[in-house]
Amino acid sequence: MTALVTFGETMLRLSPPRGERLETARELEVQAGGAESNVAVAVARLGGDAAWFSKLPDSPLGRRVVGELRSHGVDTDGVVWTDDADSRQGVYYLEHGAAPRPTNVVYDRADAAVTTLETGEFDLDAVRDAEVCYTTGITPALSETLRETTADVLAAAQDTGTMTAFDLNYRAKLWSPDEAAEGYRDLLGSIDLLFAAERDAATVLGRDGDAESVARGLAEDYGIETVVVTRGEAGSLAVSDGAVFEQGVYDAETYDAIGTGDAFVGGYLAKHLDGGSVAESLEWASATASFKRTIEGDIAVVNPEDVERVVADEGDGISR
Ligand code: KDG
Repeated sequence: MTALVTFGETMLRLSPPRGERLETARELEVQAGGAESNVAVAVARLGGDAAWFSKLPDSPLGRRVVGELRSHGVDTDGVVWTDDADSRQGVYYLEHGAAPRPTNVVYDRADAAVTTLETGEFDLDAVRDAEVCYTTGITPALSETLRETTADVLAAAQDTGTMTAFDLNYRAKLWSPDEAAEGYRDLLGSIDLLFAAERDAATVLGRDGDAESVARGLAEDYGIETVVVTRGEAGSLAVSDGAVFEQGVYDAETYDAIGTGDAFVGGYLAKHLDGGSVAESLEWASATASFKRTIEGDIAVVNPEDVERVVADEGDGISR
């Protein structure tokens, strides 16, 4: 039994050296990146037991993704391999910005193998046996098939008491706010633990009050046990069974901000799986997210001692 099962797409991230542009770069650094596998890696590295499920082309590119995730301790046995000649490995290009030039993401992920992943191909017993099943709003945005699979997997998890966890993770390059709102509404009734960036809740779900009222509103409207609203530099707030918990951010020098939200979720789930309270899980979430900012790549190459040091150095981490 794996404590945490995650599922979604992992792409290869290709990025020019800092200060160079995609238009002219001669070299591209290759790394793996995907919201759900980023969370699995953070949990595995922080001592938890984590698996990632997906569908990949049986090619050097697909094997590259799996090799990188395994190197961090993630169980990839549930990956479905396809040798369909049309199946693709999703790729994204990342040009690091430097003010006033913004960081730019260019997706090349249409028709990736994972977009054809059907419920029948999924190891639902592993989901039913897990403590937590996690995915994000990126997965149902990728195809109609994945939208159905996501709903089926989350429902199967909830039916047998596996906690379902979900991050809205709105990606404007994948769907419009109206499409995303419809996609989210189909799933939110099957979620036990929701992570929502304040801006996603406002842009997509029209929830633009203060963080506590956003969290309470989502918890009540969809029957969600715990809602965590993240507010960037303003920290995070959770409403869990009606009680409110607040957490500030830890100071960090930002080297690469991509994957910070996933590191937050990874830190939270690692502590939760270790028996931590909501307050302790939020503290680990915040510390892991800050630590990630200092690291190149989508993945939080973090160890438990790193998180413990961040938490210890900064007292309770609450910025007042
Ligand atoms: O959260 C970081 C992700 O954006 C990155 O890893 C790539 O999953 C990704 C996506 O779909 O944007």
